[in-house]
Amino acid sequence: MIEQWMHEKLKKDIGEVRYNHSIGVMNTSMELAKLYGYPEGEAELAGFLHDCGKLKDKINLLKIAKEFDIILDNVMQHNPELIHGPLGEKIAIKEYKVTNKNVLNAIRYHTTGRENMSLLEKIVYIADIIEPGRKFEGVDTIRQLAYEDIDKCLLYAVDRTIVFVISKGKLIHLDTIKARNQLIILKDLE
Ligand code: DGI
Ligand code: FE
Ligand code: FE
Repeated sequence: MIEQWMHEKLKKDIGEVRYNHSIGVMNTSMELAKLYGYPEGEAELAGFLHDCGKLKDKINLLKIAKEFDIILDNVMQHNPELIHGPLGEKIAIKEYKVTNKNVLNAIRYHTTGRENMSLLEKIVYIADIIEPGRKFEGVDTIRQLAYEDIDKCLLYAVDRTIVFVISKGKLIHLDTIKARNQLIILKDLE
């Protein structure tokens, strides 16, 4: 169970809409954890806090990142929407008193993914996309895959994200590419 003060703080910091999304990600993360045999308590906390860095008052994200001693790579400098993962990890430590490294990594890498993702990182990455509040074309395919084969689902979801980012003409983060490459190599080894 997430403590009441955390619910109140998260709602205040990221706003009602994002808060409701976070509750959806929390519930879906727990469902996936149960299915794939991962401790549900960690999935609950990671899903709940995954967007805790998506601050409502982000007047100057670059400045906030600097205050939290986050070293931004050049892709993040050009795409501030990628900062809320690493920033979320720092806020989880400092303001929500999270110490569990699995949970912190799941928060940190939930937007880009990375090479060799842990089961919890995969769960949160996917839950973020398929939580009940998400409605976009193709979401049902990803939802179905999530309950069948988590790695296949992850590759499908990463591909979709990359296509989306390219369609917007934006930079692709190296961690996103590395996540995809590794999943393909893994698949080829089967
Ligand atoms: O915070 P959420 O909206 O719940 O979802 P998110 O953290 O997964 O993603 C936020 C955005 O980040 C989404 O529109 C896609 C984008 N994104 C994911 N990978 C990359 C990326 N954007 C860029 N520029 N490069 C990436 O590699
Ligand atoms: Fe996010
Ligand atoms: Fe999210």
